[in-house]
Amino acid sequence: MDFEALKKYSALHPKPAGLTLQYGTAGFRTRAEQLDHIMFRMGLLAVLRSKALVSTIGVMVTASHNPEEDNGVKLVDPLGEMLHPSWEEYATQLANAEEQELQKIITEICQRAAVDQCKDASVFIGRDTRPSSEKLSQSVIDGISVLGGQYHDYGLVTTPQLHYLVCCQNTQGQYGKATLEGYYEKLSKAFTELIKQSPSSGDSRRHLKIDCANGIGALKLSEMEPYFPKEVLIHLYNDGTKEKLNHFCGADFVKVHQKPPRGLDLKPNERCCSFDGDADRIVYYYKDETGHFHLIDGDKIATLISIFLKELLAKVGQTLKLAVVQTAYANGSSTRYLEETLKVPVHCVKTGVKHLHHKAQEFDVGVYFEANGHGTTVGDAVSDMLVIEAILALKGLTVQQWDAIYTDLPNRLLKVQVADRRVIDTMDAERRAVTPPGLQEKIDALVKKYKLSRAFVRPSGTEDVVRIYTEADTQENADALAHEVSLAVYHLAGGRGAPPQPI
Ligand code: NG1
Ligand code: ZN
Repeated sequence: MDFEALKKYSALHPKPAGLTLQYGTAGFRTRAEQLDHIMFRMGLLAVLRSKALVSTIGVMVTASHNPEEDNGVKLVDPLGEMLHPSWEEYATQLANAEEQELQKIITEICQRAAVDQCKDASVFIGRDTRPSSEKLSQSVIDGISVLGGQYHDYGLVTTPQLHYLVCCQNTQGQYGKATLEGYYEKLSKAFTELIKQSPSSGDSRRHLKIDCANGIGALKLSEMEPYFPKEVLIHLYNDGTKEKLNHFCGADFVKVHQKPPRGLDLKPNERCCSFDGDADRIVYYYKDETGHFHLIDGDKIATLISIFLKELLAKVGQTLKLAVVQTAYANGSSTRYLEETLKVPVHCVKTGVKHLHHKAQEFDVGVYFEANGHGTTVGDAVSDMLVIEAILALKGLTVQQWDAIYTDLPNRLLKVQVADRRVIDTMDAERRAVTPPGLQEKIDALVKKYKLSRAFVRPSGTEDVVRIYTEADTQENADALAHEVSLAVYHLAGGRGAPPQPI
């Protein structure tokens, strides 16, 4: 390794003094101006990972649903999976090393992870549409180049597209062609085959309005449109030409605020969906005749897919093991429906698709979704949308009928600023807080005051906040409980700024 070059180039990507970042739920994420050194160093790490596994590794520059001013980076493992947890620690060490320590840390990683430095390294790079992403991906390239790695910069792609490209490359094309054309062809071919069998095919066109969060989804759906079968007509909104990324729109906004995005004119009973900023999440929704908004989140998507797969397995007389994996954010009604009505086993794991993916692999057929609409392989809003559209067509279901499978318990998701979110430690798939002392006891006491209630708190892995989730028999009660729990967090976990106000 050319450590002189490393020294020279790392000085061009200096680490801001005193900045410490963790490889979190979805890689590194913070304000874009603090990330240049992280990008350079993740370029270095991608080369080491590629040499260690003698495979192509992906680096995606995105901050997903976060505000446009943020950015982030995550590594993609050879089969298109999230970076293996054993390397997250190396990522964090490399990210936080002082410049003069870089050489030592790299040598240590090479020893601990048995990296054969003589091997070639190959890295695929992708980025979202944020104004900061292009320059940051150049810093990734600097890091790759300084360690002598080869790279292919795919430029603007959705996160799932980069995962796909990496997987194709490492399976020598078995999974598909490692091009965007290959991705469009593979998905639309599967979709066309599936929808062909639907009773209504041919006589009616399916309209779907899509809120693209002013992000990459708009660009890529436009590219894909010519590949779609004629039965499907998509209408794109929030395509990024007028407004800011994720601003009052996108899957996260719709899920958290439980209301339609700005920029999409919602007519009664029309089926609509929202992507997030890097197109790995999707939620559906519609407005009924009385103007009431109905959210169809990741839990209901998982339920629809599970119903379909269960019927399919029964039809072919297979006894394969089907299971659903959820997180603590899953609506209690969904878990109940899956277990008691559909009789499908449900497992709860920690937040983050990497945890869900890992658990799902234990079953013959594993369906997994986070309530926010992040699911399947690594989460792909496009393929999820296609499978949903196909199932609805095959089963002849309207969006209202899908929604009526079960009724969500009223719920509320809040966030509270604290001085250091790491003071909260959790157990039992994040459903109970172990520290700070007294917090869980307080939450338990508050939950007892309401019917059908549940509450938990956990530090976010993507934002500098503590998240609070509650459920109860009515929206007023879910809101009141959320407010009381947020006050408890504020007082017991070092709240910052003004105390939380009632909702
Ligand atoms: P954090 O910030 O750790 O809660 C959020 C989502 C996760 C996951 C990641 C990555 C919620 C409550 N949390 O993580 O589910 O999707 O972002 O995008 O929605
Ligand atoms: Zn995302």
